Amino acid sequence: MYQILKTEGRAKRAKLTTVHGTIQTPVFMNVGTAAAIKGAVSTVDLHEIGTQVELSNTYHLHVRPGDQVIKKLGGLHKFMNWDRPILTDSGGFQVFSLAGLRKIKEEGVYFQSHVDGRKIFMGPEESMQIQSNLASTIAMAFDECPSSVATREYVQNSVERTTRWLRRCKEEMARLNSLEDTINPHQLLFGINQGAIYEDIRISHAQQISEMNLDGYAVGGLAVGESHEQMYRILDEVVPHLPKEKPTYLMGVGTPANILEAVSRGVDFFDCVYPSRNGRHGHVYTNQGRRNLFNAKYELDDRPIEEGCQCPACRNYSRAYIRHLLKAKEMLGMRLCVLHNLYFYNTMMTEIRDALDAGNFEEYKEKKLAGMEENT
Ligand code: PRF
Ligand code: ZN
Repeated sequence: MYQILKTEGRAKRAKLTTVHGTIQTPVFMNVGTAAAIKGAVSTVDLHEIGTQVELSNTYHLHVRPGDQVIKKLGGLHKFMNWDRPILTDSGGFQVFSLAGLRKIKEEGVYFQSHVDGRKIFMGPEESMQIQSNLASTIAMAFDECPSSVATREYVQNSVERTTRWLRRCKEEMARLNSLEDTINPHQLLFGINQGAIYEDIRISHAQQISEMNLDGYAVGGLAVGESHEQMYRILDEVVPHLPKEKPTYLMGVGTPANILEAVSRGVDFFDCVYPSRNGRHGHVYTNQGRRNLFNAKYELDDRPIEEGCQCPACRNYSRAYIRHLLKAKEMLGMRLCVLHNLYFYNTMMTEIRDALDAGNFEEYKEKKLAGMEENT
């Protein structure tokens, strides 16, 4: 059940109650593509850094170790020892960004595994079956994310097919949730809005999927090469056409500034690889902008990454030490940077929720943005 607790302009402070516990929103989901957060971060760590929702990918887990294996072991929660909510992405997006040779047909997508080149087919029904085997809390609809340079005609046809796929997803999910041996018969299904940068296509698609009474709605197909201004404009136009009484999820976004701007526009779920990917490269987020710990100026710097930060890296280690670890290619260096970055994102979301509760989100947002440099 989704309950709005407070609003400020279009921004929503809400909570979503699930079988795996309550999600306080706005929330940043921590990305663990193959059932692991990259950077040697365990689920024990996730509890310590305040993670509410872990996100995994249907495509990766289907290819390896196989969703049947995970089902036999009791589902993804048990497999990875994570008892809070898990959202699984449907595989659509990953097939387009990772898989080799692929062919999109009405029935689904034919492609080659990026692991061993094996031929695989995935359509809406297969995606729902895999996500049901994984038994995530929230399953995402199987969609196509058209390229940011696709023609209007291509996008129009693609979006129409994504709508037909969504109907098939909904039907298949209802069937799977009613089966005897389904691990999580309460699995939720979120639909995904597409339409690239064509606002009229996006709006009519949003209106069509809004009538389908899904558990939540995502805006997909953004942060794929368009400018930040274009992304904000599309959110301005599209979010008002999605049901306000359902959660809104902006897929694969983004920087701290992107998240603050999207919260203002009514988004309450986010995910992004930035904190973990940047952390693995020694780039860390602070309230004064992003720092590169490889920089020579940190050689003798005995302060934590961010003074006052309560993350496991900052409570125990200096910039100079972490810089040394990174340069010596010690795994601990990456791990500490990823822990700090995820803590930074999770803590920013807590601050956002607190500001919304107190009715001063816009003020908080302006202050946070002013402190951080543009490129964060
Ligand atoms: N569709 C799906 N997953 C996604 C996206 C999408 O469009 C994006 C776009 N930023 C990220 N992840 N299914
Ligand atoms: Zn820290």
